[in-house]
Amino acid sequence: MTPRAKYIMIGGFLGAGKTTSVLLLARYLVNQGQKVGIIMNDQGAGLVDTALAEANQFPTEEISGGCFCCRFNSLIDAAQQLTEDTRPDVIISEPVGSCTDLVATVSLPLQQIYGEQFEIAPLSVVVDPIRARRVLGLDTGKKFSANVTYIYKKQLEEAGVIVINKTDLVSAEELQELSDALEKDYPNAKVIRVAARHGHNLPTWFDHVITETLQSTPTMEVDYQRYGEGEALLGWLNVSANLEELDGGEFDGNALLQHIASDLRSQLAAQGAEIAHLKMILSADPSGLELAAINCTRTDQKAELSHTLADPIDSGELLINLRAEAAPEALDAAVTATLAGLKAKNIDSKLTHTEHFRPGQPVPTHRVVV
Ligand SMILES: Nc1nc2c(ncn2[C@@H]2O[C@H](COP(=O)(O)OP(=O)(O)OP(=O)(O)O)[C@@H](O)[C@H]2O)c(=O)[nH]1
Ligand SMILES: [Mg+2]
Repeated sequence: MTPRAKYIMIGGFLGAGKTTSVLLLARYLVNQGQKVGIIMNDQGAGLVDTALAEANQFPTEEISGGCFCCRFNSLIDAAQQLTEDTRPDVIISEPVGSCTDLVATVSLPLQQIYGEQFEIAPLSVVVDPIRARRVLGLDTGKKFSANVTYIYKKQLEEAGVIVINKTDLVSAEELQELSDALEKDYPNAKVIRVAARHGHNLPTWFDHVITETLQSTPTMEVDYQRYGEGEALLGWLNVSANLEELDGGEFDGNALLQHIASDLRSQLAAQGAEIAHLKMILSADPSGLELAAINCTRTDQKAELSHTLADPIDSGELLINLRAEAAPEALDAAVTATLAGLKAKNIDSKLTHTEHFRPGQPVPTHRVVV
């Protein structure tokens, strides 16, 4: 009999550091001689996360146009595809950051229906400590509306492991206070502190999900109307565009991404819209291996480059994924204005893909109640 593949799902709210962690876990496993496959998921198409996973040359499948729970059969197809292509020992998947109830609608159905093929790890839920402190009322600062916060807290409630990421962003006292509050409010979860980007304490978390399996606990109650209303408060935008220097000269792609992020951020700040995650990639070549990437995970946070281009470029492919608590039309208007403004920098932009919408009401394919 073929050995079962381990299925590890890394959830958590938008911008918490899921993709960063998925890629590091994949590298950690590969370094141990394991074969991995990655499944990325999003409500729209044209994903920065998939581009990053492919740039890291991991076998990757993408499920777009709906979440795992609502597209359970596509998740199975993606897992089978990875199995056919590379027979991975471990499948790592990243659900949409506005999704919850993943244990009942994804982990348990996988365990019950496909238990011969997959061994399911405990669900990890990654949090950004600044965002989590605001949600738990430990700090002031711009927050999401009550129904978005409802989703955030439901994510924590079903976690097997709560991973406080980005520990470099808060003081030791703030971190301890957050960790204590999470342990008190969510006693079923193991709380682990990491700084994924800095590789800090990752083996504690990774070894836990590699070795442990999902424990059976009573199913969390979810008010699907509230959940749907919370998701519908978020605006989603995915845009791809070709950028070209008008006189055939070259431009600094890293500086340009910083300019675009700062322009978008100030437009959204002026409207009081809270950014959940603005992520962009500028690829210099069709292979997508040479790229610059930038992220901003709060309206009051300056965007940061996580990958940079080594040299100036004359043209490139820009991918924008923006999720914020705002009307999708407002996100579209902001992006349209920012791209039009690039003319002043002598850069022409031609849209190749554009979509903006609110996520639809979640309707899971399966829901296993314990
Ligand atoms: N300061 C700091 N930033 C981090 C750390 N880990 C990840 N980040 C940054 O957090 C931002 C968001 O990271 P992602 O991994 O894209 O987050 P995500 O959860 O996949 O986001 P979505 O897919 O949009 O839900 C990026 O700028 C990362 O570089 C960390 O340990 N410290
Ligand atoms: Mg991601």
